[in-house]
Amino acid sequence: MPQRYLIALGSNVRHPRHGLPPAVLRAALAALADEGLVIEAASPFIASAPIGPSRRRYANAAACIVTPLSPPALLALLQRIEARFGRVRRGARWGARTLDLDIILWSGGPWRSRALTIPHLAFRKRTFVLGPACTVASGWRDPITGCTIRHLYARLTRPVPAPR
Ligand code: A4P
Ligand code: MG
Repeated sequence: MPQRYLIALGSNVRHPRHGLPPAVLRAALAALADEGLVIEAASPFIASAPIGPSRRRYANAAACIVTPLSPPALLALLQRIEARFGRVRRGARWGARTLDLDIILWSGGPWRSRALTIPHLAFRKRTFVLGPACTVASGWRDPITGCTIRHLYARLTRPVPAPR
């Protein structure tokens, strides 16, 4: 049965052939399409300041894709594509990477296994995920909080009212 997925893309290292991070994301979307995934919508690419130890700026984007693959099968495919783009897992979390592909939501609700948690555990706190996601999936509801992507993004970016 076809499923819909919200995928987050990130890159902060240039690729020897594709070039700078935005070009890496463009090539990654092409690679997803080559693998037979239907890309329903892809967000504009944004530049974002790094969260974590890496000092290079990221290019980030989000895409809605449709595929019959199960979550573990899609994760395996995304990891194959990351590896093909030269991502080296050195054991360091949040290090610089040529390409990072995360599953944020899927149409099947919550999923939890040893290797995979959907919704992605950190996405509600990340403007670099929610901003692009707003442009492709603003009405999609997080099955845990019941909030839409638009609402989660507004909650994160709304100025905090001054105390009276
Ligand atoms: N995993 C579990 N759930 C998921 C999921 N929903 N989607 C597991 C993808 N993977 C999931 O991820 C480690 C393991 O998480 C995977 O093997 C998979 O089984 P990883 O991508 O290999 O490792 P990582 O990326 O170094 O760690 P982590 O915690 O995934 O980091 P994030 O959350 O991907 O954050 N700043 C900006 N501005 N923009 C960014 O894109 N990205 C990161 C990385 C840090 N700072 C950033 C950005
Ligand atoms: Mg990741």
